[in-house]
Amino acid sequence: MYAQMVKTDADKVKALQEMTPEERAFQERVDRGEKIEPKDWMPEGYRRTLIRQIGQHAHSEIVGQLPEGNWITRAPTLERKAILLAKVQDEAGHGLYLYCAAETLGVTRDELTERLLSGRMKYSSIFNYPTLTWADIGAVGWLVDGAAIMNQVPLQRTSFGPYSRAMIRICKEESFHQRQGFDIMMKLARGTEAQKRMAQDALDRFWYPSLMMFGPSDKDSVHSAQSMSWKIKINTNDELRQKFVDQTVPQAEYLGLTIPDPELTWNEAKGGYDFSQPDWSEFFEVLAGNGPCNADRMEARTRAWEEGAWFRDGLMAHAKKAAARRAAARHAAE
Ligand code: FAQ
Repeated sequence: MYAQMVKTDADKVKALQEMTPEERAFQERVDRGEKIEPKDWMPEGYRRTLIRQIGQHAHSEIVGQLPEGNWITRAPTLERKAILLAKVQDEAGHGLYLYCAAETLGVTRDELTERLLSGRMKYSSIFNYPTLTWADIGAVGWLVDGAAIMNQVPLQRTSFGPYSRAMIRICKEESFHQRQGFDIMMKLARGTEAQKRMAQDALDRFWYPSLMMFGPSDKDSVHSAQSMSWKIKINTNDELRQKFVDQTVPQAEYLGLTIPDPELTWNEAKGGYDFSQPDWSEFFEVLAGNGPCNADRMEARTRAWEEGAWFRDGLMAHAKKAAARRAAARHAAE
């Protein structure tokens, strides 16, 4: 069992009467739907949870470029290549907005990166799966961006102002990403028999890993209760997973593809689908670093960080010189 998945007393949410006056005033602000801004007082646990979640989210956007970047040079047409290039660039932008949001909580981007590279921080499990065919790029856009949007739309209402504002911008771009993925799948699903098989194979491989993106089932989720009481999270993991399945099944039907789940059935009483859970032992293995691409992803990030050191140093030296020149010009003008 993955050690961090064991729930402890520390996960218990404090009742209002157990809180200090400062904590109670903070909780009441959150309950009223007020946004918390970086200079406002906040409980240390709130700050730590945000750094963990926003940082993990930022790392996911950056690591998420790798499986797609794998296909930029092999996209089937110039148009597809230009679109994929733009999408991958968008992911870099998302990472930057999110690192900036995390920095307002008193942690630097360098520290966050070092925590990732030393294994103290995570990125989304989904990016530890390989993109073996062009259809996988369709599946990533359709399913992975689809799951990301399902999770991120409610996060636009998250209680921390900078995170909420970053999400508003990111969601606009993610919906374009999802549609480009669906468009690739549609072309393949309406193509030759071999292309249809490729699309089905990508769906078969990406379905359960996409369901895992929402995190462990609610009974195993360590942080949900506290994060929801602070409105860092708006929905539980299972609620969002259910919404994703309900949204995606009709899209698969439209494509003429089959969701790889023999248990999938419409449940009239709950107004949603009953579906099989992913293999959670696989999820915990991926989190523990044993997924198909964990080692490759970390190796790529470490190399980029090390080989980029001279460039970061150059930028800092340039910024220092420019600041000194501005200060000298101001001094001369006085
Ligand atoms: N992967 O107690 P919970 C994208 C960890 S963006 C890895 O339920 P929480 C864009 C969790 O950290 C995708 N680890 O945790 C794109 C915790 O471990 P810890 C990223 C996971 O935080 C598309 C432990 O399990 N999106 O795809 C995962 O309350 C295409 C216990 O779990 C976000 O990050 C997982 N899937 O809920 C880019 C959204 N799930 O930290 C390129 C923001 C759980 O104690 C191409 N994040 N864990 O060691 C969230 O909404 C939440 O953090 C959840 C997890 C829902 C992911």
